[in-house]
Amino acid sequence: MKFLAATSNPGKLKEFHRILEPLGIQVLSPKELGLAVEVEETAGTFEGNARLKAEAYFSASGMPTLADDSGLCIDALGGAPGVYSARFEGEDTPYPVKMQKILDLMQGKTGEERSARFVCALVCVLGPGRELCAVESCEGYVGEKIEGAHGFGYDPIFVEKETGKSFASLSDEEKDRHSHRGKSLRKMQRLLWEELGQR
Ligand code: ITT
Repeated sequence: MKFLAATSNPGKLKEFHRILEPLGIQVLSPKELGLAVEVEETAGTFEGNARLKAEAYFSASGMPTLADDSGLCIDALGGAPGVYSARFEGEDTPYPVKMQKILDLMQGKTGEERSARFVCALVCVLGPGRELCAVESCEGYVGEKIEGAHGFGYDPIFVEKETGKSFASLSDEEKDRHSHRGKSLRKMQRLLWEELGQR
């Protein structure tokens, strides 16, 4: 099976390949298809934004399309940066600056006050009006400092609950086992098999 991965984020794309290919799902990037689609993420929810991206890329490509909208939700900040994770402090601001800003906002908070989760909503469009959705999360804390060199985005300040390590300190295999994206991609694979098995 071949899907268009409706994302311009190289970190997400790498994880799509890594997680889906062993499950028998091949993904192509918009770049590989020569597609450049601008989607305004105006829905206000992860699922709504994922649907906007999936439908726009499906219209442009005509092929089965999988989109991801995700972000870091910090309880002490009222769920921020949430759906604004990529845009927090400005879209082009380097991640070390964005992460330092979060660490500054969290100053003085300890233990449970640092609770946070990563959320990943996936929407797959198989055809007009034929859509599947999977939303999963990964619980953890905002770390005390920027730690680890793997991954992308906010990985160095998110401490995953079960391992007690920052996402950026985990191996690829460990991150995928626990992550919001790993869980939602595996759920999407099950939904796809159910859906396609029926037809
Ligand atoms: P596309 O819309 O093209 O997919 P994007 O990066 O703009 O790319 P989002 O709007 O979904 O995607 O923003 C998600 C942001 O949340 C992402 O840019 C990271 O800052 C953060 N994020 C999501 N998953 C993450 C992960 O596994 N590790 C670290 N940061 C992550």
